[in-house]
Amino acid sequence: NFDKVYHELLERVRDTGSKKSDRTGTGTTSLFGHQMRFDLSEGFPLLTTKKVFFKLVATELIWFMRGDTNIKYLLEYNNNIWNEWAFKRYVESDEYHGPDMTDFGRRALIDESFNEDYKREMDQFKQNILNDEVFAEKFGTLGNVYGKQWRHWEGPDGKIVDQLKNVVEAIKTNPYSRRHIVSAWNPSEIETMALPPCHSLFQFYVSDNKLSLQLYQRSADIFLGVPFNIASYSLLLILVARECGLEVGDYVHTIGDAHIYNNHADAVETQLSRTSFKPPTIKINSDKSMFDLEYEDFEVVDYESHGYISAPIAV
Ligand code: UFP
Repeated sequence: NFDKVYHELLERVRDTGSKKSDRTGTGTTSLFGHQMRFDLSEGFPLLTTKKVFFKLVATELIWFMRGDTNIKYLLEYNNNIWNEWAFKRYVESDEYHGPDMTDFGRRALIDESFNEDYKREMDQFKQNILNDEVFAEKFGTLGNVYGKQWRHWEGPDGKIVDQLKNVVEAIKTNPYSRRHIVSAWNPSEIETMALPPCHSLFQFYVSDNKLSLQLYQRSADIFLGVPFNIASYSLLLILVARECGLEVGDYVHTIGDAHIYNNHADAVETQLSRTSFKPPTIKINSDKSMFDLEYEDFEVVDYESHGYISAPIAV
């Protein structure tokens, strides 16, 4: 039961974690080191004890796989998950002349009149990204985040390494290799990223004609981020297995700093009180290579879930 594996993580962090202050000033309960395993032959681990929006997962993954790092593509699919990070860069730039947006994430939660200003500025920001190419070029980009590292890792001599294509090729030609790794953690470019990669590195593994994938996530917002991250890497595993003509094996999710933000405590209890449904499956209605798939090619079959639970994101 996929939900149970996730609920055990929530409970373990809640019950055994330590109080820890964090970069965002929100405060967390945290522990170090946890591993979950999902056998994808049993279905697709889109959690059912709260609604997880597959469209957001799939469009973000396609965006990574395209090597794109500009939120414009995401906004075209009405995917707003990266907005805060781009917005933060914009309001800290010389070209922003609106009301002071320092610490907007936290202030929007506690100050009603500030929240009005924030929503207006954010809306305007999104419109500008969608409608003004020059603006989008400049402020839609998140720097050298996942897409850049997966597809265009730049070596010291300027040579570009396409890690994702390379790993797919290596799985096809040398399946039993122990070097099937893609790293988003590029130490020399961390400073040029809007957010240092949370899912830092992943590795593929082949045995018995099955493909498995393990992710190392250095930092995990258990309530908001992880349900998403589970679905995203499980989908990647499905796509690479399909590309390489292999069956799906296990998705293994390893976490470094596993934390629940203090302001997610009630939301966590709500979710834990719910019972799970059977997991859905994924259908891909196309013969195209994984590198050419569009969101419209994906279909989630038989997804039954409890309702969405909202919680504030720590930026
Ligand atoms: N975070 C996730 N998953 C993601 C993502 C971010 O859990 O895919 F992009 C959370 C983890 C942490 C915060 O709470 O975002 C990043 O902050 P820091 O860089 O300080 O770890």
